[in-house]
Amino acid sequence: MLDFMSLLRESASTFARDIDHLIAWVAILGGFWWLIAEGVLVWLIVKFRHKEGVRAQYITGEKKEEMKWIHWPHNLILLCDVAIIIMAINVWYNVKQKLPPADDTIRVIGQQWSWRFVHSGKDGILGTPDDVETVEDLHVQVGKTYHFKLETTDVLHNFSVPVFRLKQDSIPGRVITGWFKPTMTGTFDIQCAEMCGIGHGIMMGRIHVQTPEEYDQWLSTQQKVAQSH
Ligand SMILES: [Cu+2]
Repeated sequence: MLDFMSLLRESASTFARDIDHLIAWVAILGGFWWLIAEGVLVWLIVKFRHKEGVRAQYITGEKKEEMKWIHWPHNLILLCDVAIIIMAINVWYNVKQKLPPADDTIRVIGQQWSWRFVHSGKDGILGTPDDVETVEDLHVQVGKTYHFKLETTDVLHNFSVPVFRLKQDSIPGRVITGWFKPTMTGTFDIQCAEMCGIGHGIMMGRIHVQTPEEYDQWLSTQQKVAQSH
């Protein structure tokens, strides 16, 4: 359902479609009532326009048969609101509250004005000598669930991967855990989505979603470089 969304924007994480669908439902339900309201307004303007010899009437809206024209649309719109709230809580819970078990964990560090990443290396454990640290380039494997530990060394930043529909503020003094699971290989943008100073606009990075073979190859090149220093 609603897969015309895929024509509009590329998506590359397991929860991206859920977020797209939620936004589509808000647009559809909001748009539906907006069209009806505007249609009725235009119709009333035309129907009750100035006519020679007809005096304007003042309607207080207190009679029962007048009030139903307010109550019924009002109740139906509330019903749509409840539907949107239920869908939103459901998506929020899956994206932000639930933490599926991780295949690997990365550290993401925002600083004025670049992104720093720590990959766990061959042993899959952070904080060991084989960790691989990079600036502006994050490498992950397709189809694996990642936890990220998001930090900042200075001010507020926001780790945003548009193609994943992922956005998370980083807050000074806190380590924030989140997750994602890439579904498609490729190189995608990482942005900072929180005003963080004069260099905010150039605080870009790239996420490389790779096959396990490509990832292993990248990892061994990194470790060879590290050993040669
Ligand atoms: Cu920023």
